[in-house]
Amino acid sequence: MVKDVIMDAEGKKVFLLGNEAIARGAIEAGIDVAATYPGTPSSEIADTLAMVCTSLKDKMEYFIEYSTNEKVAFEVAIGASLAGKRGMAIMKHVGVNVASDALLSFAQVGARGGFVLVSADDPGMHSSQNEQDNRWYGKFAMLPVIEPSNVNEGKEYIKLAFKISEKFGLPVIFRTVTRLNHSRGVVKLGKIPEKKFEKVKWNSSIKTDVLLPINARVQKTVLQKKLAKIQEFFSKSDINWIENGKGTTGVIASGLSYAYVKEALENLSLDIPVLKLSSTYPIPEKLILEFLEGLERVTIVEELDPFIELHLKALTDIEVFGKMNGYFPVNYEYTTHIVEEGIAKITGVAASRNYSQIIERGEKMAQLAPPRPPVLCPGCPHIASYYVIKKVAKENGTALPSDIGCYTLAATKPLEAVETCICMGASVGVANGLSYAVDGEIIATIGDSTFLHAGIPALIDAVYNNANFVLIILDNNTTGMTGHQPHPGTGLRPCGLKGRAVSIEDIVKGIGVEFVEVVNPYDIGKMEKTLRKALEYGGVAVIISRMPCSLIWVRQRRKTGEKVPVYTVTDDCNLCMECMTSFTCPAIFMKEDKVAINENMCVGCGVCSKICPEKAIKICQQEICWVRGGVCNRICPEKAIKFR
Ligand SMILES: Cc1ncc(C[n+]2csc(CCOP(=O)(O)OP(=O)(O)O)c2C)c(N)n1
Repeated sequence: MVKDVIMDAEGKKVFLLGNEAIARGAIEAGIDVAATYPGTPSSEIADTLAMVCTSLKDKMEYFIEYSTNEKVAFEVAIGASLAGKRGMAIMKHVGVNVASDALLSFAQVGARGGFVLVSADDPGMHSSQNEQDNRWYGKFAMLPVIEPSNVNEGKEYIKLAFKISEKFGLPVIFRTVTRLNHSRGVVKLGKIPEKKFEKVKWNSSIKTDVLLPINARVQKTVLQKKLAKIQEFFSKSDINWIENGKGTTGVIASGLSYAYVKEALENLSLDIPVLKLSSTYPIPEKLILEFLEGLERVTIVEELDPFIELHLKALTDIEVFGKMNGYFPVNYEYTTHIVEEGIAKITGVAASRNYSQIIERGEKMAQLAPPRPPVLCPGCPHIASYYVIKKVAKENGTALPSDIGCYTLAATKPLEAVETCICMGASVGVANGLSYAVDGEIIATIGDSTFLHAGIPALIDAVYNNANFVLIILDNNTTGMTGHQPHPGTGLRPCGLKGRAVSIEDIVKGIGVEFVEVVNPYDIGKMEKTLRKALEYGGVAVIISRMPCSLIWVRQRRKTGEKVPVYTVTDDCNLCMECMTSFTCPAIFMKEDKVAINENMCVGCGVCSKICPEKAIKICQQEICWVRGGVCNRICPEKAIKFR
């Protein structure tokens, strides 16, 4: 819990979310500047730092910002490090792709104040557009990679990462996986350092910091030397260790996979040698060779790519069991049972349970549960926007490139108005390409946060190259998908700091787009008229579809005591099903043979009443409790208040 993250009680054990533990580690390390662009599974690290900074301010001061994108976040942390402060950049795995230009060059510059890049990988793609193993970035950029294997290590190794960064003058990559970020574990609290944030005098170092070829050539060899020293260091570091055991088959496990290995070996009652690795690049060769002495075969357990496996094959000719010879799957997240079955096969012992039977039983049980596909929320303004887009596009076979955000869910039935989703900002670039290739209309959609993140350069490209498409910026005034983080368009900043909202329409106009209109998507009629006008315009036309995220909108109204109207379906309904099959709101459902609205879910947007051909959906005149939390029911001593 957040209150435990700021608890000043050295030695006390608390139960923290992996991401809270990482945030606490940064606090114990005396972080100076943290910068992020949100993305699951990393988001709660920065969100926690943002939540607690005001409470911690009198004891320990630091800055945290939600940057425009990951490259900017990375560069902000570079600035702090070059000034001698501890800087941290936090992002999900694909965010590192965005930051990689800065990453690969900064490796050659080197860190001054400690620099840690948290890369939260997502094996199994629980909430990501792809699966990638960011340990390769360590090898690619020639930077050390640290991987914690449990929640407590998540906290402890962040502190170590800062120390290593300062000791060797290099940024450190801290690689986590979803299962660690989002699981809870016992954490032993350390000391929160007392520190005021003091600004420093700038000391330039042109020979290292200006990567002109003449300097970069020198810096590349400096980097290689630093890496060789780190390799020595990792061979002796206590984050890696050998556990002795019986037999001539050993296991090397990296990061969280070590936890799976321990559980699997216990299930199998196997006592075999284990090497736990939490520094996966550069590979601690001396330690590995020491471990392999006396062994005939070794099993590698790691998520996701055969990273250690490949390095090991280059290092020795011992028999290796891993992903490359089919003992472990190449894709997706590991589980204890996957690891147990792999080790059982290699060692020739029987698995502790019949896992295929258990899985089969689980799959059968899952079929009994009602399906819960991800859907847009009741009253979500994106539903209204896409209802209109679909209606207009259906007539013409229009191309509908889109992007990443809550709105990507409009790819599903019945809206089916999102036809591409590749990476942040790609909707606009793809629309440019389609504009060359496709004979017909193009309506691209992008969220406000995504537009500011990566949509702007592509829009400049569109204006420059005389593209012809309509771009709808779905402006719900938040980064909805990742948990309502602020972005430059909101003007909000954490820690009580003042921000200045950046106007999306000013940006669009500044780029040179001449057709720019702002519409409230709840006004379905106006939205449709504007879209048709934009399509006729011929050229780059931008519509900003602006209405706050319905979750925030409803919360705000409740907070201020404003009544939230609830809609109901009257007897005029002739079951045409427009509201069920073309529009889609989770609050609308079938009750017996009638269409009904769940009053606890309805946020009062009224869009359903506007699209109903029979005008059969009206504001409910009955007095309905607008708080709808059932609190009165719980506090009534007589239990006299009941749900209708
Ligand atoms: C490079 C990258 N960074 C972060 C993410 C995580 N992410 C997915 S969608 C999204 C932004 C969503 O905000 P917005 O565009 O405003 O749409 P909304 O969800 O509010 O509708 C983010 C940050 C990602 N997928 N890729």
